[in-house]
Amino acid sequence: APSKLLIKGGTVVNAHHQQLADVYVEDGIIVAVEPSITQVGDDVKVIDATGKYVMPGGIDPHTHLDMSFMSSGTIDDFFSGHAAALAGGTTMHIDFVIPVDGSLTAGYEAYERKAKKACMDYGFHMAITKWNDDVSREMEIMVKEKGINSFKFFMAYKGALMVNDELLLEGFKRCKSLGALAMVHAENGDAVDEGQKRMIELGITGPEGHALSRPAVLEGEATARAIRLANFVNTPLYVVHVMSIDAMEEIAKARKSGQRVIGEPVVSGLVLDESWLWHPDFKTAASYVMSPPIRSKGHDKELQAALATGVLQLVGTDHCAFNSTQKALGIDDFRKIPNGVNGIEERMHLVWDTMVESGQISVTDYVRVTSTECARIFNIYPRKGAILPGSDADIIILNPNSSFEISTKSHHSRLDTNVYDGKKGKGKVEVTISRGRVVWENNELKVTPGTGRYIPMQPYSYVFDGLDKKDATYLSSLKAPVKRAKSSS
Ligand code: DUC
Ligand code: ZN
Ligand code: ZN
Ligand code: ZN
Repeated sequence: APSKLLIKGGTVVNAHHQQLADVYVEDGIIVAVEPSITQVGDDVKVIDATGKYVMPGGIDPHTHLDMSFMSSGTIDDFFSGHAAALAGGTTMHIDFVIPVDGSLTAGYEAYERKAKKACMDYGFHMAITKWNDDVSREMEIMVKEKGINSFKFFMAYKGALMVNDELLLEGFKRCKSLGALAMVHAENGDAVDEGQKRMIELGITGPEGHALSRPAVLEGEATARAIRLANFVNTPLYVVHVMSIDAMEEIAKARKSGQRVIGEPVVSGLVLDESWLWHPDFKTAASYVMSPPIRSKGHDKELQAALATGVLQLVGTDHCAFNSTQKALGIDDFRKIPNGVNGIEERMHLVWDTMVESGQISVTDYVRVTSTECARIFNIYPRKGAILPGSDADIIILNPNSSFEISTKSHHSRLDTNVYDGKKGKGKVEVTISRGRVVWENNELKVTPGTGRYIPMQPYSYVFDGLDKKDATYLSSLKAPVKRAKSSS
């Protein structure tokens, strides 16, 4: 296959600009973006993009491929997950490394092995689930040697992944000192535990009990607490999977007051509602179980509006695939249903249809929320997230006049369910290019295990610019200690 590509006649869209231009690619890198590039030589594959959008491939900031979780393992690994992603226009993702027996290094090495079959580029966040000197020391190794610049803290999953406020504070401080971004799964785990027991006592053991046991107020509380603790430590915060108005409004308030908080809605929260959890068929209902839960109708529209107005900044999926046989572990007790829904393949289409087709955001904003903002936040822009000379040739061609239809039968995930089954809409990713290789064209996928590369992420300077100044101002504002005479009364 030629390693030279010429994409002709399309509208090239970046997050801040669009133009009619051709794109020329050599050896996986974008070489030129200019009007009317003429073909030189016949070893160049030419793709006609007339009437279509040429955009940076999607970057999914939130996935769980090949993860051990809730006595199961997610069934999409770095091969099938990547196949699904590429077929849906996503060319990179950032997955969460889970430490092994508390060791970050062992966790990193395990994920390094899992990712050997990668078909597209990927990066890593890391979860911090306990605290001691080793963890603190290993965090520095991860940042300085392993290309990880973000750490996630689970405020839910009591008795498993959950951290308390003391650990949250230690972790936030450590992130700040390393120039890494602190992330939270924000739900009050103690209250969720209480809510779950309450449902079981009431005899509500089915998937609807999942939603009833962990209402939006518990997400709002934890989001507010994480935001306040991050402010107390004076470090930026990234809130993953914002599922409710309650959490979104806490983020809005913090941002309005000048605090650096980033909010990530996920596709399920933007387009679904909780009524599925009441579905009479267990298999169907259980497929919608994720945490935080999908909320009641109304939250979806408000989250869309928050994304459109910049209160929330980028869209993830939390792709975390469990088959119906795995979900059936919780047939008698919703607490045992492995949490997670799909989305890595559907995100680009559903965000286009929900946000652009509906007129809520522009095409440039679409590129921002699906790709560029993620690259910027995790410090890999403009290598990723841009159609610019020098950028990696991760490119999609989207036809706004064609349509997509999501179906369990035709999707590329290993799942035997799909929470978006039957959804149709306008806008279709017709071509996906991963570092200069055409991997999706004419509804055909050509993926090769081992072709994806690890994208290391440098610690921040810019996210933390000004924080030192703020700390200094705070310190100098503290009055000198009051000198009191020693008195004995
Ligand atoms: N929520 C899920 O639904 N799955 C994975 C982890 C999480 O927090
Ligand atoms: Zn420009
Ligand atoms: Zn989570
Ligand atoms: Zn997740």
